[in-house]
Amino acid sequence: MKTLRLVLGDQLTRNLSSLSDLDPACDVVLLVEVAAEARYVPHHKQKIAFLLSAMRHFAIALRAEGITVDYVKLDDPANSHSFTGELARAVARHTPQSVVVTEPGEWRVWQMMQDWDLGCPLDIRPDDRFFCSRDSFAAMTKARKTGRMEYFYREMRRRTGFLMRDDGPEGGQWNFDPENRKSLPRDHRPPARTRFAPDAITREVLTLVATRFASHFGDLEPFGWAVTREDALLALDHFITDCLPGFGDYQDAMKAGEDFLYHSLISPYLNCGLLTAHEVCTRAENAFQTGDAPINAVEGFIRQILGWREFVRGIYWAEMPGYALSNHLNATRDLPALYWTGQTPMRCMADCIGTTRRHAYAHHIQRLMVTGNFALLIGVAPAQIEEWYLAVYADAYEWVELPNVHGMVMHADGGRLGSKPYAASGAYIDRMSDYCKGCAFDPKVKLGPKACPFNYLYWNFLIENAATLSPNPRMSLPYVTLSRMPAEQRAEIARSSATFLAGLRAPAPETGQP
Ligand code: FAD
Ligand code: DLZ
Ligand code: SF4
Repeated sequence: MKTLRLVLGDQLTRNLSSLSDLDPACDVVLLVEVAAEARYVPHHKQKIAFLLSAMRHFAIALRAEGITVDYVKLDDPANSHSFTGELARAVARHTPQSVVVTEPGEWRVWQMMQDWDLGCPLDIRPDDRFFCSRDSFAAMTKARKTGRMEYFYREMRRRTGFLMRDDGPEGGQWNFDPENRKSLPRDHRPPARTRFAPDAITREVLTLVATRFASHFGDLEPFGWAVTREDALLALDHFITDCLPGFGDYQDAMKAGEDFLYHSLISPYLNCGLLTAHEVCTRAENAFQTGDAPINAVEGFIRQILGWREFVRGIYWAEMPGYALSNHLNATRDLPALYWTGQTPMRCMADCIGTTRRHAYAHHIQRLMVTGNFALLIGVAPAQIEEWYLAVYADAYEWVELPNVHGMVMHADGGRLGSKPYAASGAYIDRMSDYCKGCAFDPKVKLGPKACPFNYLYWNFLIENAATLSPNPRMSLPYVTLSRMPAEQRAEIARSSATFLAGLRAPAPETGQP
């Protein structure tokens, strides 16, 4: 029975559910490069190049196994440039008895699939690359096990056995986060990172992307991402050996000009399927067992994948499509142009947007406590900042981006993901980075032209959102401080904030970019 097996660009995993019963004698695997997927948000050029090159290499690997692959390239003149159009054309070409696909990562594509009328049966299979299926998360929610990430994570540790000893957590505690908040010593040099030189296929894709998506944000080169499973495994080896031991200590640190520190840089590979979450966690756990990495590093790392990554996916599928629509803090400001240009005297913002432009990457604390914190404090409309995060990172897919931005950063979900907003003043950034030393502003100054904007914007945010946030017990400390603040100081905070906000330029409305 001839089956057409559609593999999407973030499903580049050999043992994907849609390929599990593949019969090379009669089946056809379909991969399609379509402009709609590059344009539904204006993806960073490097993200498009990464994914197209990874798709082309995946097709080559399948063909090397003797599998028939129908691969539609972006510059094919007959390309209709949508999943729906290309699947319909492929069904007409191959007249299969059925079509099989693994469930997509995004609600948008899931909706698309519900409307597919192919003239033959369509089998949409669960994506079993995650530890927690959509159904299992829903069942856990019913049993009240997904209220907070920490309890979900403990349940996942028990279920999978990662870092468990005698029914309890390895090292005697579930979470070593308090040990993972060191700033980087002044002369400390993080390890040099393994990057991958583009081969002929990637170079061809880089030229294609440079031509077709010239107006999109971001630099195409230097391009250093792995685009094959073999190289992604090398990237994982490098992380486990050279970076994991220091990952815990410096997980929250930031340093100007140091784009990667001890982070793994594997999220693009995990999210497109070149690596699996199971093998990554297993490698990390082995490093602990052989004494090559300390518990605070390994637990901290596994928590991000087994905990946060699974939790945000669960929330996304449990709460969509309504999840994207809430706006708990009624934030309405247009995204300032500086998110696209990086042009700002705020050194922390300029550095985080700079690394984003150079690599389609920024690490978690840069995303959460710098660009995210700023968007929260100035009240950017959730949909606009969500689109930015979805466009600019090589690892961005809505299932993981949306809960992180809508929930964790913007608190637009009213606390489904996190119990309070991660709002912070300049003191946090000063403590965790060296950004402030070369900045035009001073993190110790609270008001006036020299003051760090995060300082007055932080209090202004609390004042403006007092009705919504002050009843939250986890916000009581800052609101007690605020209640003791003299009226004149509050008025000055409002004046400094208004002046600063009036100076922000919005992007051109027709493109959404400056
Ligand atoms: P490491 O720091 O080495 O962490 C290891 C792995 O843990 C990551 O590869 C990732 O798979 C996982 N992880 C860590 N934190 C999270 C998290 N909060 N949610 C889900 N997985 C996590 N991650 C994405 O994969 N795609 C996104 O689109 C994305 N958008 C984000 C937007 C914002 C505003 C924030 C605050 C975080 C976002 N994250 C996203 C989570 C996290 O920032 C990235 O996964 C991480 O920076 C990727 O770099 P790394 O592989 O070096 O991660
Ligand atoms: C992100 C992306 C891009 C830029 N291009 C393609 C593509 O040409 N073909 C494809 O199959 N997938 C692409 N993707 C990834 C899809 O957007 C992703 O598979 C869906 O969002 C579902 O998660
Ligand atoms: Fe950022 Fe403020 Fe520090 Fe400047 S002083 S780098 S704006 S936190």
